[in-house]
Amino acid sequence: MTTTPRAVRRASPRARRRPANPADPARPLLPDAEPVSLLDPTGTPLPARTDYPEPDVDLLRELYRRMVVGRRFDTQATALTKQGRLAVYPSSRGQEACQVGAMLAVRDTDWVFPTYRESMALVSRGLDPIEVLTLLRGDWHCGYDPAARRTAPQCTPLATQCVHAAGLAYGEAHQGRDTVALAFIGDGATSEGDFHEGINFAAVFKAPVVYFVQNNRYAISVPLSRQTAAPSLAYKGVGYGVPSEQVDGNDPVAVLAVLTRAVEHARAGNGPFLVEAHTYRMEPHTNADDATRYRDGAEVDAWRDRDPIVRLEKYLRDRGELDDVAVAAVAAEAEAYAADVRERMNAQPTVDPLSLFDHVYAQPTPQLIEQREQIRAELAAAEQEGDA
Ligand SMILES: Cc1ncc(C[n+]2csc(CCOP(=O)(O)OP(=O)(O)O)c2C)c(N)n1
Ligand SMILES: [Mg+2]
Repeated sequence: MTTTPRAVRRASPRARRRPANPADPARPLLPDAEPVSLLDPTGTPLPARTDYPEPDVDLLRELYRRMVVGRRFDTQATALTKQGRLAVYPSSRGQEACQVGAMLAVRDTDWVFPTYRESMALVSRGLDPIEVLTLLRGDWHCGYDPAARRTAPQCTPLATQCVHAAGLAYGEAHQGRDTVALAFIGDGATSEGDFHEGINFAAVFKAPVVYFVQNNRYAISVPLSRQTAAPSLAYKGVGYGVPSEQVDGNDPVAVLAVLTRAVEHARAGNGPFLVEAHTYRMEPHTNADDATRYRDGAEVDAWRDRDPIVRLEKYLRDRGELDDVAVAAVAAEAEAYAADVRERMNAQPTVDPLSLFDHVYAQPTPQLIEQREQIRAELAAAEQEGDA
């Protein structure tokens, strides 16, 4: 007789629920059973929580402004792929509460470790949008100065930034500075070894890192159900001794409140914190992907009703903190921002091919010197031919 997994589970004494033990050391590490939410999907406030006080209203207005500008930037970047100005663009439309909320939770002196998904977060941090898009237009470098902006290059190899963040944070703490490192990571990338190695190192050595998982439910075409059997990704913290929380990632107020507390936790010397935001990728993985092949339009529509910008706008309007004039001003600012991005991205960049060799090693190897010379000679010959 074949035994179904269900039958096995029922027969196993291990699977039987034991009464909760208040002295269990794992309990304080566990996330709330439900994602933290401070606004309902219509923007109506939910009962206030003492553990997650609502951020100041000026900050919420700023959150709204940056989300609107961020979304307009995102739409513009997608349009630039169609005009051949960008090779590829991974949109974060729908994830504005996470992208912007995270940037408002950290200081300029903190370090941010983004993935390819975080262009909106970086422009929200105040980085020049053209510099942020440089890599995606096919240049060899990341466009901005990571040390000057305390922002690591956007990581394409999944989860590698988790290890970088742990090392940086450990080093900063070791030197007596109160810097926090915020590492973004996707739901799919939590299956990568680097995520586990990074969080384990940070936990053992109390490195001040906030690991911020944006669970947008897909890793390209792989749905969350094929990624993990955990009740939620936030539960991955407990195995490493890391406290964690889950939050409604389309509730901007809750995202900011939860991340603010997570950053405070890390800054106070308590080691890392893991936050999982439940959100949704409204667009395909990138402009090179066709999401209709693996997900249902009804699912996308259901998430459209949880739009984070609409939600915060409704809340602020109801409180009398936002009116038509202010909304129009923010929309005009977003248009001007996009026009500037468009104009500057349409200018052909001047790129010196030989600069490719500049930052490979402090002391270039003989092979690199030889290759550089070979290309220099080829370029010079091509130029002479063109002149002839
Ligand atoms: C180590 C590694 N393996 C595979 C890939 C290919 N890859 C790029 S993005 C991606 C999906 C990642 O999904 P997730 O972590 O959920 O982030 P999201 O794109 O949804 O924001 C994969 C498999 C990669 N970039 N790096
Ligand atoms: Mg994902």
